[in-house]
Amino acid sequence: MAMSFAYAPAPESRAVVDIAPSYGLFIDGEFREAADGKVFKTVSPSTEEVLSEVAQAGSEDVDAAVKAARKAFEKWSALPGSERAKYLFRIARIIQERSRELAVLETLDNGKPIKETRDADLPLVAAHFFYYAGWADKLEHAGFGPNPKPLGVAGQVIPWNFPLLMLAWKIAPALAAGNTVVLKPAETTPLSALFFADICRQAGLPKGVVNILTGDGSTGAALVAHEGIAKVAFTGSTAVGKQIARTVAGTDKKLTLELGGKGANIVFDDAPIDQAVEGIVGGIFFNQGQVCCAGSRLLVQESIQDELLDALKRRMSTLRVGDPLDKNTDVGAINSAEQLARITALADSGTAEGAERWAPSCELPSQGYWFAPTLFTNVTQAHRIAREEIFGPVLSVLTFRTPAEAVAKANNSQYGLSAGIWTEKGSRMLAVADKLRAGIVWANTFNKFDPTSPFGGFKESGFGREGGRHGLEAYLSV
Ligand code: TAP
Repeated sequence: MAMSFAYAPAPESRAVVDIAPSYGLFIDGEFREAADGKVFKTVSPSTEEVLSEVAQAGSEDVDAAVKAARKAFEKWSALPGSERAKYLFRIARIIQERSRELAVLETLDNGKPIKETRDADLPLVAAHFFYYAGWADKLEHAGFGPNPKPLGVAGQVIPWNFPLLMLAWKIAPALAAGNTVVLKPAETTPLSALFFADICRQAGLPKGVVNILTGDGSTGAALVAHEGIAKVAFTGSTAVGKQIARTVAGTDKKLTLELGGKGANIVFDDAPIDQAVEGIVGGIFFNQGQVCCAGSRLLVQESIQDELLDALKRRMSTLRVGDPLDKNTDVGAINSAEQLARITALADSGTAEGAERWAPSCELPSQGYWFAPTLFTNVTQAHRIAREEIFGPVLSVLTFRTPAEAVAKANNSQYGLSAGIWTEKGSRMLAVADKLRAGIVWANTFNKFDPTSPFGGFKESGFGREGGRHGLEAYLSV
């Protein structure tokens, strides 16, 4: 009998992940309900389907988690680095083994394309644990002085744009340095952190070394204010970052803040156009533009503006927007209705202030939260879409004539997180990079990440560095 095969690319099966109807908080190695029994729902932004019900941690739970982490700190910090490394290596390997399940989970809870969770998020998550596992027994050789000591309990608050990757950026260096952690994932993406809790148990990590508190902003606020915390690490909006800085002021808590951005992607007239177009598209449409270091301002040299914009529009017309579980999807769902409303309002302000809006014709699904890849030309530096972080798939195009003008415009921002330079001239690359007030500068590429490379901002993009050797310093008393 002839068998029939479907040749259409099938969506990645969600059957690879088993999501329970409800989850508790992960405190002292056990899942438990919130003390006051509160829960909230997490939905899939691409379908609005309720994925699960999750415990909402209150101040009593924060206190229990911090106490568990403090108790665990005594033994964890006294372990030889080589022993801590073994746990981190084990966690990294389990992440690799479970990466398909975790990629589908992250795509369901966040809305980002499976292509990205599978090929970017998950490999980077495992790489971070491998990388910091390697540091755990070499802290004396990290150049921080003879006897670096862990700080204690780190309170870590992360956003929804890269839930598991931001968790890895926070937890891997903290544990390698001998700290214990209490981490709060974002309200709209709690699931991968809870699966990570399960991975900690699978790896045999001692109880209380990692604690996961799901909840909302009030949970985050209670955590950073708790007196048992020695270090606060936050990634998210500049507004909340400033609030946290005020809470921490006057205490001896160490603080690192990784906040917003308005990255300039600068294209000079000698740049290879096709390569630059790929970098521009990846710079702003990767993760639907919900990336702190997104190249959300395109600065193009006036003489090549028409040629570049034609090529860019052609490329944008080929982007596939839709089901994030489909392996061919380039642009997935916006993470939440609130975020979609923010993007819509800012994009509308662009039109109202006189910029010219363009988007390829694409049919958006009727369920879920969607925004078509969008381009604005005739943008001035005064427009809100040139100044404010949109955190969505919206690119604002400005022009320049000279390198000095490009630098001035790129630096004309309250933010200073990322920038990109596209040119064939090595001397220009170095000279321009040197003048940019941005923590990360990419040359002839964009949105490239590596655990060995420090990441962080200037100005209102925050302070402190994550990744690389520098990322350890935030978790050590040196
Ligand atoms: P935030 O409110 O900054 O959320 C980041 C994290 O902080 C979440 O876990 C959040 O919890 C928690 N949080 C909220 N209020 C807090 C408080 N008072 N004290 C301690 N923690 C608190 O970001 P958002 O509302 O998700 O997004 C708003 C805008 O921020 C976006 O449009 C975007 O422009 C920007 N953003 C930037 C980044 C990066 S990486 N730079 C990341 C996310 C958002 P809940 O999720 O429960 O609110």
